[in-house]
Parts: sequence; C-alpha cells; structure tokens
Amino acid sequence: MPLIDNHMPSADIQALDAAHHMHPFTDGAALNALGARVITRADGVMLTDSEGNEYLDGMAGLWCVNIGYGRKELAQVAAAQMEQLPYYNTFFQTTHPPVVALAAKLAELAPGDLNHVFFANSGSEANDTNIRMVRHYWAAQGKPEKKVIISRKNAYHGSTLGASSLGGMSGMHAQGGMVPDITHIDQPYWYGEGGDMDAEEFGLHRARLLEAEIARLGEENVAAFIAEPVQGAGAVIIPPASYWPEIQRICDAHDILLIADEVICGFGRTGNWFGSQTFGIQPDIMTTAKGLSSGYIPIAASIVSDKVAEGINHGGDFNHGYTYSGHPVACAVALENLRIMQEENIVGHVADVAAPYLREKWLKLADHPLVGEARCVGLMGALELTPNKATRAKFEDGGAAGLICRTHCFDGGLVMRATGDTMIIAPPLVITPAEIDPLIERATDALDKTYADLKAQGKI
Ligand code: PXG
Repeated sequence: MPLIDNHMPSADIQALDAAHHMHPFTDGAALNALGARVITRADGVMLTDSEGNEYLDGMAGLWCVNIGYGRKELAQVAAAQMEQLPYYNTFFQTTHPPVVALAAKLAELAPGDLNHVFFANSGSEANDTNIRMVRHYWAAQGKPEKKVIISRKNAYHGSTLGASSLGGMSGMHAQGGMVPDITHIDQPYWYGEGGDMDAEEFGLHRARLLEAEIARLGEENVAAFIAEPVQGAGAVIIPPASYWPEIQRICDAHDILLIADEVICGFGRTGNWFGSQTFGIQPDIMTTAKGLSSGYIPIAASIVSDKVAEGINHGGDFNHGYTYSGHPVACAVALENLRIMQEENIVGHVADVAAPYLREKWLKLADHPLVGEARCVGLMGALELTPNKATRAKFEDGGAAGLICRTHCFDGGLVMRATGDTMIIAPPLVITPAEIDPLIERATDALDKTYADLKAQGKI
C-alpha cells in the first residue's frame, strides 16, 4: 500500500511545503525561510522526524492524542467501517449504527442529564453549533432577545468566525472581524493578573465580573456563558478553587445557560472523564473534540442536557448540520478509542499514577531561577518564565524567552509548547512514570540552556 512517507530528502519536502502548503497560526514567510520539521511517524509517546530524530511528544499532538500513537485497533476499525458503510448522512429520517452507538456512549459517560449529542468535525464547528443552538433554544422559549453570549478574554474556542468571536484572542478578532452579540470578561489568571490579591479572593472577584456583565447587558438579553474548565491554549490557566462554584451560582441565579468547552479538558485530561467533574461544574452543554477520537480522525460533539434538547425539539426544525455530522467512520473510530480508554482504565491511570507522579516533579521546577510559577492539573501543566521570580515580572520582549526555550526543548528531544513566555505540556494520557522522568530531565535541561542564553543577552 503506498504511504506518503520519507520518500524524498527532507529539504525537498520542505521546499514543496514552502511552495504550496499554508500553515495554521503561522507567519508563512518566516516559516518558509526556516523550513518546517517533517514528522513522519509516531508510536506511544514518541515522534520521529524525516531525519530520524526522536522526540517525546509533551503536547499529545495538539492536546489530542490521549491514548498515544500507534494503536492499530483504531486503524482496523476505520478500515472495516469504510468497507461496510463509508458514508451516510443523518439528515432526512435516516441514521446508522455507529452514530447511534457513539451518541449513547457519550450520554453514558457525560455527567448529569447531558444525554443528547449533536456531532461536528472540529471543536470550532461544535462551538459554532453551540452559538446557534443556545440562541435557537431561547427563541423557541419565546425569548428571541436572549441571545448575547458572554465569554472570556484569552479564551480559545476555535478558528471559524463564530468560534473565534467566542474566543478572547484579540489578534484573531483583528483579522476578519467578529459576529455580533458576544462579549468578554476578564479571565481567572492569578499569576499574571492577580496582583496583591490572595488567589481565592481573586477567583471570586473574577467570577463576579460575570454577574456585573449580566447586569450591564440585562439578564433578559443573555443566552449563555462559555468557558473552558481550564484554559488550554491560553496557557493552562487553572482557576482558583473559588472561581467555578461562583460562576455556577451566577448562571443558575440568572437563568443563563452554561457551556463548558471541554475540547481540551474532556476525556481524561484533568484526571476525570471531564473537566466539569474535576471542577464541580454542571453545564447545560459540553463542547468536545480532540480526545474523543484521540485525534486519529476528525470528530467533535456538543453534548446537550435534557432541558436544552427538549427546548430545541419544541422549536421545530433546527436548521443546522454538516455533511459529515456523525460520519460513520469517525464515529466507529471514536467508539473504539473510548472502548480502549474504558478497558485500559486510562482515566484511572491519569488520576492515580501519571498525574500524581508528574505533579510531584513538575511543581519542583518552580525552584529553577527562570520559573516564576509551575502549575498543573491532571496531565496539563505550565511554567511561567520570568526575569524576576520575586515580582513575577514579565520579559520586555514578551515571547522571545518562550521561543528560545521551545527550540532548546526540540533540540533536546522534547516537544513543549510556548504560549508567549509560558511553557506548556499536555502529554498523551498513557505516559508512564518511566517516560515522565525524561520529560522532566529534558525540560530542566532546556530551562538551564534558556537561562544561560538570556543571561548572555543581558535579559536577566
Ligand atoms: N475549544 C478549545 C478549548 C480548544 O482548545 C477548540 C475549541 C477548537 O477545536 P478545533 O478542533 O476546531 O481546532 C480548541 C482547539 C494551541 C491550539 O495552540 C489549541 C487548539 C487548536 C489549535 C492550537 O494550543 N485548540
């Protein structure tokens, strides 16, 4: 069987990439001058590039390869499903076994009365679905004016126009504009924005901004609040314990739907099946994607409460859907992924083995002279790089230190992401203590080298 593999010299692949492939979230001219790393294969938690270099993948791809690379069962299920029924839609009074089985499985796994599933192909699409769903829900209740969605600055909810408007990344809003009736409040980022406030006090303060925003807009105009249990792309912002209970109280008190964007937190990342369980959130809708199929195939799902689903059903047609909503091959692969997750107790492995082991070692990195804070929950963690630990100061040329560190990580065989000057990890959930040891060693080595570089540049 022909595979597109390492069949050309790396430089030739890079030249074709530069000539024809437009990369996401990338300065194309800068990348083309450098040339992209060509990743050709992967197994377990390890990646291999076209030059034969190996990297420990501290990012699980892009927060998604939860069961690790190389699980042949998923490939076999995909092939079998393609042979039996490669495609059919679910629009016109039809359905098919994989989509039904996956919807029922998600209803079983999701907390509370989240029993109904609308499928999409990406987290962005699922969040676009959510915008239309919550607005349609309130219109079907006779409240069409209840349509504003409140989100947070520095949130990431995707890249379609709707999802990027929900997100709080100003650089994205500046390119292509925003859909109307979406507003943003400040995030619960204690390290970066807490100042002299105690973390719990700060968490309450930031949660109460939601109540103030609802009052400003008028409760009768607000449809929903959307938030990630832990902001992922925003740099693993773990809210103080006081934050989520207060958000829940405010949503309940003001009849505002709560959307938990679980695209990163879902399927075991925080040590429970869903981040909502880790933080005691009872959402009306959960957005899921990534770990749903461990990234082996694109699929996403909005998991919806009885109340919202019944409300929608009373509204006549929901004029929404994608050609590939509930694609049979994607559903079959996601089901197989969830079967493996359950049979191998991968969430239990995170909670009882991998996360406690990582936590002990990761938090110690805060002793490094370059690190202002080390934080983690489950298998997601962040390190704040700073020129001054005592004052939590930021580097003047924000982002440069992070890029130096990221390069040292790559050179040392570790994929660790930089968001500005915050280093981030979210390894595959199957990572073992024996694999966490080299992750920590390589991260420490990269921090040492970054520190030396910054000293030499006079930035510390
Ligand atoms: N919600 C959340 C919380 C996400 O993290 C999306 C929605 C959108 O999902 P799709 O499948 O449309 O990409 C995401 C995606 C990064 C990075 O740099 C993070 C994401 C995507 C791309 C880059 O950390 N998260």
